[in-house]
Amino acid sequence: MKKVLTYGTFDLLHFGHINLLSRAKDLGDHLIVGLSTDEFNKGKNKQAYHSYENRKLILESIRFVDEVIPENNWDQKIKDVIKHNVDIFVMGDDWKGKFDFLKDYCEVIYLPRTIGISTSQIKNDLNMVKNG
Ligand code: C2G
Repeated sequence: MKKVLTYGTFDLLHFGHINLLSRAKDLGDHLIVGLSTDEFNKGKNKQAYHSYENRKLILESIRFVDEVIPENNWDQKIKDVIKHNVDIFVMGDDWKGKFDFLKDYCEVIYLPRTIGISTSQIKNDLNMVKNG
C-alpha cells in the first residue's frame, strides 16, 4: 500500500484544496492529512474560521482523505513519515523546496497550486460584500 502525506490548515475548504487532495490521493492508495491545530495556526499567523475539530470532520468526509492526524509543530514531519511508513510527501508548490529535507525519508512532490482561489481571498471578498 503506497502511503501519501500532506499538511495544511484547510480552512474554508475550497476547490484549490480539493484539487490538491485529489492529486495527492492519485499518487498512492492511502492519503494522510496532517491538519494544523488551532494552536499551531497561531504560530503560522493564521486564524482559522473553523475549529480544528470541525476542519477535521470536514476533511474526514472527503473521499480522497483516508486519515487525519494533528499538525502541532513544524518539526514533526520526519517522525510522521517514519511512524506512518509514508512513501510520498506532497505539498502545493508555494512550498517548493521548503521540505526537501524529507527526500532522505520519502519521495517529495510539489504540485502546482490552483490559481484564482485562496482562503484569504474568500475572507477578503466576503468582507467586501459585508462592507458594501
Ligand atoms: N493549495 C493549492 N491551491 C490553492 C490553495 C491551497 O494547491 N489555491 C494547497 C497548498 O499549497 C497546500 C494545501 O492546499 O499544499 C493546504 O493549503 P493551506 O491550508 O493554506 O496550508 P498551509 O497554510 O500552506 O499549511 O506544514 C505545512 C503547513 O501546515 C501548510
